[in-house]
Amino acid sequence: WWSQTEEQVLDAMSDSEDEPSQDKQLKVTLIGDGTAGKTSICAKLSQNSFNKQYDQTLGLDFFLKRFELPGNVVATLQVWDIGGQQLGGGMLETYLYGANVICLVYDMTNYSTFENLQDWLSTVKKHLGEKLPHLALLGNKSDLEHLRTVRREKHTEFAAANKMSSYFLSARSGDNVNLCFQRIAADALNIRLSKQ
Ligand code: G3D
Ligand code: MG
Repeated sequence: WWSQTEEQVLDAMSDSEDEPSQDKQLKVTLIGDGTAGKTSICAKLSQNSFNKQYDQTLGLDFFLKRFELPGNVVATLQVWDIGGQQLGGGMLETYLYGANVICLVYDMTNYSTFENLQDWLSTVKKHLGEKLPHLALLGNKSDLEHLRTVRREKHTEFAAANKMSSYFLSARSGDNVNLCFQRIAADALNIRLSKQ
């Protein structure tokens, strides 16, 4: 902390009665059809290992994932997996309520999981109105590129039309999983990450 200016130290001190100003909490909710890979993404993020046996019967409502971001910010993501909740499920509102980020997840080898995101998005709007949080489009199973049925342009168009940030990732190989959520956190907090 010796690199901090006196001003920054004073700022931090004056904020000390509130939450520490550099520790940001974000609620992130994953939605999308069953089999899209939501639980696997959560498992990968939390354990950094692909666990086929991971099961919502563990009873986890959410888990925490911390990222260090530029500017000495620590973002703690509270990631909610909707589990078996389907469109129109009674608990959905609880998952959506207060979310800072909603991730729409589909399986790029299964076109209907992509098509159905339109309905997921309508459901989100129904619950939250037009005042939406940050939205992210996650095309999962990039390890199965050879089986892809959702063209990249389709993905990009949908993301642009709905002002979503967009990512491809694989919960199986782990490719882009951490980076994706780190970028999502930075976006939601308006923090610029350097391109790598
Ligand atoms: P859901 O929580 O959205 O319903 P799951 O989806 O995480 O349960 O994943 C559904 C199936 O897809 C699982 O298959 C899981 O292993 C697989 N899967 C998830 N992510 C990936 C991925 O990135 N690549 C590949 N190849 N498979 C993935 P099983 O057969 O285990 O039920
Ligand atoms: Mg699941």
